[in-house]
Amino acid sequence: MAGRLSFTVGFLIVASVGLLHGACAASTYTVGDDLGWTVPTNSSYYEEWASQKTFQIGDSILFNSTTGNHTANKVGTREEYDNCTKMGVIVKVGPAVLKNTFDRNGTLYYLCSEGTHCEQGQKMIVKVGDGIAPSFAAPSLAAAAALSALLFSTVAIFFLD
Ligand SMILES: *[C@@H]1O[C@H](CO)[C@@H](O)[C@H](O)[C@H]1NC(C)=O
Ligand SMILES: *[C@@H]1O[C@H](CO)[C@@H](O)[C@H](O)[C@H]1NC(C)=O
Ligand SMILES: *[C@@H]1O[C@H](CO)[C@@H](O)[C@H](O)[C@H]1NC(C)=O
Ligand SMILES: *[C@@H]1O[C@H](CO)[C@@H](O)[C@H](O)[C@H]1NC(C)=O
Ligand SMILES: *[C@@H]1O[C@H](CO)[C@@H](O)[C@H](O)[C@H]1NC(C)=O
Ligand SMILES: [Cu+2]
Repeated sequence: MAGRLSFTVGFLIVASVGLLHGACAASTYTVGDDLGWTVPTNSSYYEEWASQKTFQIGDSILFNSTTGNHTANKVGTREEYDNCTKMGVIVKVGPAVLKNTFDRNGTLYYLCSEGTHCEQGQKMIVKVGDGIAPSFAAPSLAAAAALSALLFSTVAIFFLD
């Protein structure tokens, strides 16, 4: 009885590991292929490159700038991206290779903050999965707002007393 149960459990574990593995066949894409991550020949080069790919959770992109000093900044909004706003989370600096693995769906905006590289087209939009970020960030913000509203009203009541 126990033997049969553990056999069944063992089989289920093996089966689900197999399924998970199949579902997460991850790919690594070198940004810009042979060109790497540099100032491109035309300003839509990386946008075209990225739009031709289908990125899923578990996939990685590799920024290869071994021949030049480029950053990869992840900016938060489309407006910052369009403006080439030289800020955001710097995920890569200098002549190096960086691998960025996607752990959730969403739309990501990357740009190089060196000189006018971004203006010359060293930027790209990456859509992971359906491009929609999971909404757990929003509820936690809402929760924080609710909490601070609660604290605020508590303070207000305290002062009213
Ligand atoms: C940009 O350059 C790439 C590679 O040379 C080419 O495939 C693409 O058609 C060009 N796009 C435009 C808009 O010129
Ligand atoms: C980065 O690009 C250089 C020059 O093209 C190449 O020799 C090197 O193998 C690439 N590195 C990776 C990790 O792809
Ligand atoms: C983008 O640029 C416009 C025009 O210069 C400016 O009004 C706007 O505030 C900028 N937005 C961001 C997010 O930098
Ligand atoms: C790359 O550029 C940054 C920012 O301009 C600079 O601080 C750094 O020294 C440069 N690194 C190399 C290896 O050129
Ligand atoms: C991510 O996007 C894909 C569509 O490409 C969708 O099938 C999947 O359910 C999404 N995952 C999450 C966690 O929203
Ligand atoms: Cu650059």
